[in-house]
Amino acid sequence: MEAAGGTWFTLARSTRILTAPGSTEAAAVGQYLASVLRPATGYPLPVAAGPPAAADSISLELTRDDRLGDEGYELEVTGESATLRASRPAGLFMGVQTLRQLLPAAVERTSVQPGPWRLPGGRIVDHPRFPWRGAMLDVARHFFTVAEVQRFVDLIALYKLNVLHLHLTDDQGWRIAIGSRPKLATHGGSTQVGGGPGGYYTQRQYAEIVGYARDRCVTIVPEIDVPGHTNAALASYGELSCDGRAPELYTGVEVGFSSLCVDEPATYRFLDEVIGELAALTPGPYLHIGGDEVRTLSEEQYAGFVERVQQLVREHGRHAIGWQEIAKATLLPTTAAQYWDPRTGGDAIRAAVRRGTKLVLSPATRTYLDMKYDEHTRLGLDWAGHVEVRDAYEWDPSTLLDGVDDADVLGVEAPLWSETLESIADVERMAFPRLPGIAEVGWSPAAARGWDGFRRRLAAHGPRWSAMAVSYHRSPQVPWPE
Ligand code: TNX
Repeated sequence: MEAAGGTWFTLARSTRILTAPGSTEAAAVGQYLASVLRPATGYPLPVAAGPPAAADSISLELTRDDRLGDEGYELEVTGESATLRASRPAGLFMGVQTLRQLLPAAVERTSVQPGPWRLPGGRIVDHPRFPWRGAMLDVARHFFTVAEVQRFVDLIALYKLNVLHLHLTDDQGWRIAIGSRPKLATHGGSTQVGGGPGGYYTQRQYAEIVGYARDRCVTIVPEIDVPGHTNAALASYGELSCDGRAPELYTGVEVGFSSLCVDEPATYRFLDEVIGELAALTPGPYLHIGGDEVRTLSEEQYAGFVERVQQLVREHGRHAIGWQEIAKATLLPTTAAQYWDPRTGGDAIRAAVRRGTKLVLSPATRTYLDMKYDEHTRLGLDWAGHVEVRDAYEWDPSTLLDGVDDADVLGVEAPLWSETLESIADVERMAFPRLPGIAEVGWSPAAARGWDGFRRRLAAHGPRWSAMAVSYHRSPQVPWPE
């Protein structure tokens, strides 16, 4: 970044958004930018094709620039205009998020505010360290509506996260309609932790989430957690369990008690149907197969199961990813593993990395947004200890596990398990302010990061969250301005 001290570009009622001629994708990013800026500025901000750096414009230009990769951008602000340049539309989208953050916090309000709307002059060249920068939302333990998930997508996109992993199934609920097995959703989705009404997404609603996320450069990674965490499925179709009997629906919070019958051929016909329907609805490259916390199978049964399920995912044209336990199986070169449990030594995962497995890093002691901040936090769990803002921020992916460095890492992801979270306000209070810290771990090089600078930059986002009506935790580690 080079700041041009004292130079500002001030948006005016006459300002236009000009996008790369001939690119409908750049035009779509321009429309998105206009939709973000119009409510608070009250300006019309028309979007049209036009040349870069015209006076009184924000322009979005596509130019091949090898420094930037798929998601990088260059932002140049002079006294007359603001220009974003990127090789790909996703880079323009990421640059738009920076532009938003450079405007006053009041720009995030939904009603007209006084302004002035000034962008500081200078030049930024920026691109991400890792291609996978994710959050996970557990919609199984407590159900969240389409509108709530869309709200969460909007919030993660502001911090340039590009993956939303949806934990769609667990013991307490099955949240996606499967055409060939309707009871999974209608029965398996009919309750949640604590016994509330639960819910599920129709395939049309799921597609709506996928499309909404795609328009914000967020890829949905759906998870069907098998063979454990499957009580809701077993309760819906008793033939999936080894004794053939359907258990009652489950509304508690214990883990590890349920399993599909892995020696039964019908189990694989079931999974083929579920994975086939999910692949057809999911444009992204990965389907998550879970695989965590199975306590009722032998090691051979477990490994054989994972090997067959990753193969089914391949047959439907996608790559499998699973929780770190799957590293005990022989993985295909394209299957990825998600590290989460620092209580294990990590030997199995290191061995898998030596065989070429790529990792998504979600160490619970750093990235589990369902862990309490401290002993006063009302929501959340504490099996991995407390995770304060500094813990979430001050770690580096290339030194987390011996023998695992950047080339082995797809990126980072912050899971939000919802045993204790009942509303989107609860979700926000656990995600903010830790999630932006994890986003920066995934985006910025370690040498450019530091806690002292971060806590001050983070503090400036408090008023932004207030403007967006985001519930956030006012951690004592952050010097909030108000
Ligand atoms: C462990 S992380 C689980 C989840 C729980 C979570 C609560 C993982 C793969 N399994 O089933 O919700 O802890 O923090």
